[in-house]
Amino acid sequence: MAEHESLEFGKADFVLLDNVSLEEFMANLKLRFEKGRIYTYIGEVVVSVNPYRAMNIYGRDTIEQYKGRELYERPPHLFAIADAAYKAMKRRNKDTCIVISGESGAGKTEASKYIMQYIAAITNPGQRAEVERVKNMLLKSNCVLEAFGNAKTNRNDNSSRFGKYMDINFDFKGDPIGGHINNYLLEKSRVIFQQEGERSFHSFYQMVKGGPESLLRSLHVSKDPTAFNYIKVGGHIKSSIDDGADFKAVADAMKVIGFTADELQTVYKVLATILHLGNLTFGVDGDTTLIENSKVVAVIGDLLATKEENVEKALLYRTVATGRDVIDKQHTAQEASYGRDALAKAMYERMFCWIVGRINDVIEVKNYDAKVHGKNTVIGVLDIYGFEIFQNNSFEQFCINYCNEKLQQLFIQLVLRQEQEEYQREGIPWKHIDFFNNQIIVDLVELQHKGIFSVLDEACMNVGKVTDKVFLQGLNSKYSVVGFIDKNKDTLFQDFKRLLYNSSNPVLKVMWPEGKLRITEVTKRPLTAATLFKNSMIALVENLACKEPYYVRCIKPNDVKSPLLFEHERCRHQVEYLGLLENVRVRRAGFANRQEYPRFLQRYKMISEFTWPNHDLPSEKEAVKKLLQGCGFEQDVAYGKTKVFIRTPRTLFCLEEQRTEMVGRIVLFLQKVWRGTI
Ligand code: AOV
Ligand code: MG
Repeated sequence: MAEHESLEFGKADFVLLDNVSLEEFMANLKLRFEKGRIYTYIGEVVVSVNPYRAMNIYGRDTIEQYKGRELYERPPHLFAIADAAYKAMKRRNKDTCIVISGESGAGKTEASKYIMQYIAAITNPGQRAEVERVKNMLLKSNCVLEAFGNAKTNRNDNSSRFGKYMDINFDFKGDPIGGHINNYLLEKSRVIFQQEGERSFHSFYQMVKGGPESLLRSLHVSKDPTAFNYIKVGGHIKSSIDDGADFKAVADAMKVIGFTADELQTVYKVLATILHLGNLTFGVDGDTTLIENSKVVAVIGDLLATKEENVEKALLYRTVATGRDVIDKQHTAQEASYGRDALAKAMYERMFCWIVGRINDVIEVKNYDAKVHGKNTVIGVLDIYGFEIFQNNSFEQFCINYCNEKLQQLFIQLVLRQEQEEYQREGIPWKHIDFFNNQIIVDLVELQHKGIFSVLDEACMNVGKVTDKVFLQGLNSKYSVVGFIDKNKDTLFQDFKRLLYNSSNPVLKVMWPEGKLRITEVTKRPLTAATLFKNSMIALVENLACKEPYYVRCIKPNDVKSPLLFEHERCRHQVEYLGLLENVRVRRAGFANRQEYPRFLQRYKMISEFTWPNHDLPSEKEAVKKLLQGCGFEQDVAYGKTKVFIRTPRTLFCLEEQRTEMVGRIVLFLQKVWRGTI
């Protein structure tokens, strides 16, 4: 517990509140926010309130203050959590993870970046070139992923529209030697449509506003974002973002990471193709569907390195196999528009995944032999899209919010439930603390056969018969289900896949390997978007659950991005649904540290005359009791069946100090023995 901070800033750890009530919790949170203390602990959990202003607390000097220190030695900070995760990984060879949660705009992405910066700053004291290279790539990857995966929403000017889990791998010295990024469901519908006040992904505006003349000319793109239907709505928006400057920063970062000139060009071509696709319109002439602005088709053909007529055909027809025959079926104008939008979304999503893959190629650990180099451990950092409710909520919000429920469930499992279960198992007197268990919500969404995702999948299998409306009748939820079924099926006509695979641009071609299949070879129905997402979430949670978790719980103080406003109701709501009060109660009633008797004795036996060098007590449990009585810590501990439980970190700290001192003395003594002076 951080006790050194003056009380004028409130309590640095909510565990120290006089009474654990919602009122006191809120009063402390508000006081600290107003005093510029944006971080507060609940034991080892960091509660963070978005300051909405630049804070002078992330510099080199601050990093130095936290490096290698114990959590309770310094005022609460993200750096302390990062350091704790790092120490656990290095000292105890544990894989750890830092889970950052909170609603949209609460400060998760910023927190994840500060954590990565901290880890980069404290590692590699030997300045090994290879490690420096890896660190640089890991840091640079953020800027690239944000350009392509973030957008301005009505909640957040730099909102993450994908989930990101990044593993950083360390060698036995504790230096980063690589990493891996997992990305989760990009909100690709944003490519073709944004709500009022929102923008498409940053990348489009960066290119249009920041791309050099020659580049834009070659792409047939003008400098005016409002010239393009897909980004027109957002093109009007004045924002604090400097797209032009960001264009250069992103291009530089991509070059550093190792994207080749051809690859970069292809990225711009894909962006431009999407912009042009958005301007295509379809009409009818008798029985024929046609493209009204055929000049645009020529431009797209050029950008995709394929023949104009191939583009036109893919836009207007789909190849269908009927028995052994293969025929070209003409789209209606409506189908053609649907196909165009699906193509734009799919091209963007593919490119995004390809970019993540290329970054992974570069940062992935190579030539690591555990036999030679020791165990390779990881710290995972999870920064996912936060809980959000808009005027209109669709499939994407459904997935995003499900994901947040899933993470809350993990928090409950790890922090609230397991903790209480362990006390019961160990026979420690314990008064059960109630908390809202959101498992029912998670089940409602993901349960086999009965869950919403299953109902949705079923609706998608019954092509034709089931519409969004029918789905809604079975669901009766608050969500606008318009488009749920389409988004879940996520159909992209095969013809487009073949079109892109057959491009003579090799970079584009590799993004579309399945285009290799001929129409008669495509048989399997692809998994639906919801099923893919559900499976990836389950895998993510399993992965996190086997690591030692550290939590950052972010709170958004107001909806107007003000550094001054602490909206009480808004904050109270978040404190409640994040279960922070229950967290304090469990923590307060509980114990900061627990160790099995033999392990504890092994570590501290030298500090007591009763246990050093050996004890003659009937059991290790008795020996530990005797040791702790002798040191005067009796009040702060409890004895379970197999483990000793220590309430406050300070006790552990004192034990460690005494141990260090005794070890020093013992070493001195032994040296004298060797030298023969005793
Ligand atoms: P999010 O990641 O939690 O939302 P961000 O991390 O993008 O939220 O934070 C939103 C904005 O709040 C940032 O762009 C900053 O302007 C400001 N901010 C956040 N943390 C800090 C900080 N520590 N210091 C100063 N300003 C900060 V979302 O991705 O939408 O769920 O999906
Ligand atoms: Mg974010």
